Amino acid sequence: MRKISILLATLGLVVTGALFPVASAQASAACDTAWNAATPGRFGAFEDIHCAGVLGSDADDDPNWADSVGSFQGSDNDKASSLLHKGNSGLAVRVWSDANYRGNFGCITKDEKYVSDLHDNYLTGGTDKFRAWDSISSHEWVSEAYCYGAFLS
Ligand SMILES: [Ca+2]
Ligand SMILES: [Ca+2]
Ligand SMILES: [Ca+2]
Repeated sequence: MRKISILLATLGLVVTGALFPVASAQASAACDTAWNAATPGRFGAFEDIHCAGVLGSDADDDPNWADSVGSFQGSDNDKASSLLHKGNSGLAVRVWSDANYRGNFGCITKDEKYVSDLHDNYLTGGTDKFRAWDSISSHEWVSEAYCYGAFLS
């Protein structure tokens, strides 16, 4: 009888695990695939949700997604609807609603790996909050302390 109880308990754990798969990180099979394929050390942004429609990727900072230099240019501005983080350094990527690291900000951490739908998020860093989708205009790598609790998920 005791053996059966243990067996049932084990089965219970398996079922529970299947019902609640990594609820914290908005699991997305498409973003998992994109993350696995991404070059290590890079941050990436996508025009659509679920890591579809690559806008660009960057191992460095880009202070202006609307200009004609760097990894993000011109029409990339105010387009991102999902993000990917495959950094190695442990730094977070802080994204801003305006160019030159101004406006409102939010961060994606290394542990988060990706944000599959920015429509669920706001850039809460700064004096107010601003929508996270179709608004990003600059990004930079910073230690998590400089995110001041404004984390995207
Ligand atoms: Ca740029
Ligand atoms: Ca978009
Ligand atoms: Ca913007």
